[in-house]
Amino acid sequence: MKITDAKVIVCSPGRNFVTLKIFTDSGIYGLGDATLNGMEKAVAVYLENYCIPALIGRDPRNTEDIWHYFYRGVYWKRGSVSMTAISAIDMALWDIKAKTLNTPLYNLLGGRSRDRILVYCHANGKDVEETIEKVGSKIEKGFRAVRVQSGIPGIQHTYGVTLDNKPYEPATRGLAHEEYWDTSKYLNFLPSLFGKVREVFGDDIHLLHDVHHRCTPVEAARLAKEIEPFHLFWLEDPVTGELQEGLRLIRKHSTTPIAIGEVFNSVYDYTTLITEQLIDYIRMPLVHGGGITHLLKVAAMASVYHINTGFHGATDLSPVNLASALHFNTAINNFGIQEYMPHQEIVHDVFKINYSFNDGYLSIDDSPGIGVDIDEKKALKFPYEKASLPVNRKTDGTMFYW
Ligand code: CS2
Ligand code: MG
Repeated sequence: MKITDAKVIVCSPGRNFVTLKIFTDSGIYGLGDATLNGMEKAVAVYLENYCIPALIGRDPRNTEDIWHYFYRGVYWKRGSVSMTAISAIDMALWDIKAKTLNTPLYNLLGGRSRDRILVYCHANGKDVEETIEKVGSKIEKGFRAVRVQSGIPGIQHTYGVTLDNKPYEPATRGLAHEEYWDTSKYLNFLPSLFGKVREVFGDDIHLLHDVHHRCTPVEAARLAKEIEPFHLFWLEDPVTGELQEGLRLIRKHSTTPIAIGEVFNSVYDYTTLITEQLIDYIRMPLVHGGGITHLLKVAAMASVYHINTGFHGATDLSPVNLASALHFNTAINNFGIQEYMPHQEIVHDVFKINYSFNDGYLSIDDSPGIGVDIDEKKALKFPYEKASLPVNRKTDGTMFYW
């Protein structure tokens, strides 16, 4: 079996997506998500100019060798752009492999360890009152796990809160807009938010929160300690993950579970965090973390240290990634939870999906391969539009983490 061609499909049904399509001499093709929010064209150019020419003629079933060809064979290793490209190639090759064997992808990853996948949704409001309302409406829709984000008194607009009632989409067309942040206002406010949510909804609902990289280790340790009584399912990205040993301070002060890594792109971002048990969930998704071949290794390493998966699943990761993640989550033993931000309906004009939501869980069907397809004609109707993620400054103007 040989790879005969490949193409990169960039489209924008409501938001930008990048999809790699790999063709073979058997007529079977595979899809991989190559979307990197705000940097889509960089991945597309890298795939088209450097990766695809080196793919032609290879046997698509040789996923391990091809992964290492594009990882070890590239001198300038790692980084979001090149690892997203490798992830897309890997996803597409696993799609081909499973289609060739006429079986759903999960059967190649260990078969069914569960029939349905626990997911968490997003609830956010401009203030505590509106946030409480939104959490309630998500619970009514059947969600058993809710990520809670709220506007913060004294801060004009903050991460994770939709400005209008549209689905939350952080990237805006054109250049990055600037947001402002005040950590002390945030730290003084957050425990009261979760106290109120627990008071209204009780202990059964799983609550999650995303700090979005904005505390120092000691600030994160204070926060994790103060929200400990509210038994969060996890506190996400409490600090920026570059300094892995920074998480040691949080662990010393709190039993609040920690999730990190949606911006990671290789196992080397996790080595200290996993081996020192500084975290409880790995967030690095298939689309940015080296695909199925690499995440199988990372998840296996994490399982030795009692760490579960909790893959990133925002709307800027395409349905190809989400379906691949559902196969992965179906098969591995140390599955934790899957983030689920439903894509806008317009996205499903382009991407034909094979998963459905019911009563707090997603389930995937038994179509061969990943099971998602892309309608190239429809994709042409939604041309790429440059969009940028915001940048964030402290209120004194100092550049900070968004
Ligand atoms: C967030 C994302 O879903 C999450 O946990 O961190 O919304 C993130 O901000 C976006 O994916 C960035 O593109
Ligand atoms: Mg996050």
